[in-house]
Amino acid sequence: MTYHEINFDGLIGPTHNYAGLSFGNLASAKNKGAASNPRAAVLQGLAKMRAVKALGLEQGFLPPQDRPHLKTLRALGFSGTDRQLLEQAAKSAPEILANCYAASSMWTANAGTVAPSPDTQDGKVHFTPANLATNFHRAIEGDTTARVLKHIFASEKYFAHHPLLPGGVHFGDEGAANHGRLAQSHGEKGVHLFVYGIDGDKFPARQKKRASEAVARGHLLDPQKTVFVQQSKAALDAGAFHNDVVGVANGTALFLHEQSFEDRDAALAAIRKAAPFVEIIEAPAAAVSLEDAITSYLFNSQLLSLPGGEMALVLPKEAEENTRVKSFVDATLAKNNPVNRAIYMDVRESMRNGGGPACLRLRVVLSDEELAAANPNFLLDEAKFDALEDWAKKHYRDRLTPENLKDPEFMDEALAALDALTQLLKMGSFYDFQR
Ligand code: SUG
Repeated sequence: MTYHEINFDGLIGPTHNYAGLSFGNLASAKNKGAASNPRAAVLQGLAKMRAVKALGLEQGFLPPQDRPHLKTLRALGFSGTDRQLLEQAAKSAPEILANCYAASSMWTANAGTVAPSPDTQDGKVHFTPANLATNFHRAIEGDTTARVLKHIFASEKYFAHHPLLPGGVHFGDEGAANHGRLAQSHGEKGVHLFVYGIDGDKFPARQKKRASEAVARGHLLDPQKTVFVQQSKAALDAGAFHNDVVGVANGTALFLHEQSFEDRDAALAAIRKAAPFVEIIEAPAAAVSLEDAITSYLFNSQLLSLPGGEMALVLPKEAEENTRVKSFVDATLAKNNPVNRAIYMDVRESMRNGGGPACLRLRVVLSDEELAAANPNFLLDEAKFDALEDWAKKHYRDRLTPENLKDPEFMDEALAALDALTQLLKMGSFYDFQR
């Protein structure tokens, strides 16, 4: 049986904006209040998906969530018609409104954690949507994410869906952004690397160890093939609010910054013990500082196995523009390791919110049979790329400021875009505002 890794990117929503909502995410804070370009954002995301598909890989996507999330505003005591609700919130609680407007579900590396069927005791593909408890704008994603995943991976024969972890920040879980899988090939039994944090001196850790442990338990993983490692406080305090900002695993390769883990030697030894085949490609701090890594998002690249057996890195343009980082990438490609190609993509609209190429995708390893059981409307071909681009060009603004979020016209526009999307994708009355 053939197994594929399919990247499910987040289709960037029409309310993409810079509200500075994520404490500990330096790009989010830096761009607070700036005007965004939602149309450019969604087109950049689709162009990246096209580039990955052109490598000979399957490419999927998850739809954006409905924002403003009126259901949350109602739960917080705002009432009346949708417009009245928006007006009340805009006047008395603009911060709450901004949180309910975030297009942050685009970063599907945080949608959940996935365990492919070769790794699970019951032979099903397991999904746990992330509770994203640390930040309010993200904590309201989980329920819709769970619905999206069940919609796309509906077959109970192949797919097991777990509820979000309970307990809020006590079990703070940010999904696949703090998780990697190492395997000799996609279809062989893999080793799961879970990276958790402990609050730094400056910034909070979003992923809790006990949350990672709960996900591993629920997914029926083999404890011998599961490694839990603490992220370094230095990386967290330098702005690596998710571990995928400082490292990425794929197949036999682990590509990471030297200062990723709190106890580097013990962490690498534990990884080598569980995955003796691992090839570790590490950037020394002397060549690439944590600051370089975090501003360029070098390690937030997609590390992809190509049909011919090589691996490619899909990096943000920011990595190409930093000479130290570019030299390190060039040196990595020249060395004797599986990584042989680098593709630099413009995903600047997302980067300004602290989301690089790897944040924008959820990896799902599926067999041919499991892939055939997934909802084909969310797998891309040329016609669907064209249709989504046309849809975005019709419905998205090319300039959006935090002030615009208070305008009821804009709310109507954003929800109309999603209504049209549900028709395009034959999703029925899917979103909370349609129910
Ligand atoms: O959770 N930014 C996201 C970025 C997530 C990146 N994902 C991964 N590393 N996998 C976050 O911090 C900013 C929203 C704003 O400020 O408007 C935001 O939510």
